[in-house]
Amino acid sequence: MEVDPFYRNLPKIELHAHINGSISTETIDELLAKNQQEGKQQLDITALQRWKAGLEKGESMTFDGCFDMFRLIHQLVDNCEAVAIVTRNVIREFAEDGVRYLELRSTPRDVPETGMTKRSYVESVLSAIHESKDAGLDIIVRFMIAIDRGRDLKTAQETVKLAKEFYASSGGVVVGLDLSGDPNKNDVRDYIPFLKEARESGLKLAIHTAEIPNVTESLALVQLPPDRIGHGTFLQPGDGGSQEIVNTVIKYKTPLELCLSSNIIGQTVTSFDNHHFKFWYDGGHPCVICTDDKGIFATSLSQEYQITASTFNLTRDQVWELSLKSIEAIFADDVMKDKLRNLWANEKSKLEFT
Ligand code: 6MZ
Repeated sequence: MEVDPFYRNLPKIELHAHINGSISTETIDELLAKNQQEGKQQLDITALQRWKAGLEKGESMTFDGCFDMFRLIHQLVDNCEAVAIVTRNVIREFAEDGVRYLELRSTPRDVPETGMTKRSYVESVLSAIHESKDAGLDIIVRFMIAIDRGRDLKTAQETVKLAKEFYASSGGVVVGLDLSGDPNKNDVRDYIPFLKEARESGLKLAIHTAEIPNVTESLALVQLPPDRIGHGTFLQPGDGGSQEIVNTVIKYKTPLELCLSSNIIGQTVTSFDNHHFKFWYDGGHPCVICTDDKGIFATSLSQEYQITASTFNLTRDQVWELSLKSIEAIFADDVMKDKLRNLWANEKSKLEFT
């Protein structure tokens, strides 16, 4: 899709980006070439190439299909050096797309064959974040450690322990905890004690909620309440949610991280104009436009803003406000929020609003 320069030049906040789902085709090629040079066995990425070709042709994809892609990418990103390369490249790509503040998230993994541990995984992400800062990239980056609900409770417990440690030692770079993974797997209520434990230690909570219909689960999650909701696709009554769920989200003013292309490609939303953005945006609820997995869904944040604007007939002033208001939802203090608001004010005169 051709993206209008207005959306590229718009300063943007990205709050829902999974590191491995954000991997670009160029980075995949870079890692494959590196493995070849090092004489490692080559990974068969035919399924990923087929997925990307299908996207280009506009074929229907499936929700399960993207989880197959994550599993494949995890086989490629199986060592600390690869984790650092992917993180560095993802940050650079977001910066090039006009993202000025980025909260990345990722699930720490152990790979005994390469010596990668959950701890060294997080250290690799953090070192890439520091390198990007030292290189002078015009982007502020923070990190959230993710629990994959597809894995067992013991792993979740270890992840929370790690998140608490890094929250205390990372000098403010680790800001929160994400709960993600395949929503068809396990009962999310079993993970709630870990979320509460993380919150008590100061970590913010960004929780995937109602990505598929599940009233009991969604109600338990929104009542926490989390600091932000990921997707929130099936919160509304008659749509796999309930009025009580909607009222709770409104009561707590919990910001929603909305990922339009992800929901369309994963077929949890039937068309862009049916996207729940409209319901929440029209109600004046805090909405943040995000990419989810820009690599897997072949998108960019600029493109997501353009899709939102063209689908819902937003004026450029409204798009500007949408981006500006996203600052309210970041996991940072008022000093950082003021700094970003000043930056936005400086950028405004450079944009063409007509
Ligand atoms: C739920 C998702 C997701 O953690 O290896 N992830 N979880 N719903 C989604 N919507 C499509 N997209 C990504 O990045 C990949 C992992 O992020 C989660 C899944 O757990 C996936 O394995 P990381 O950096």
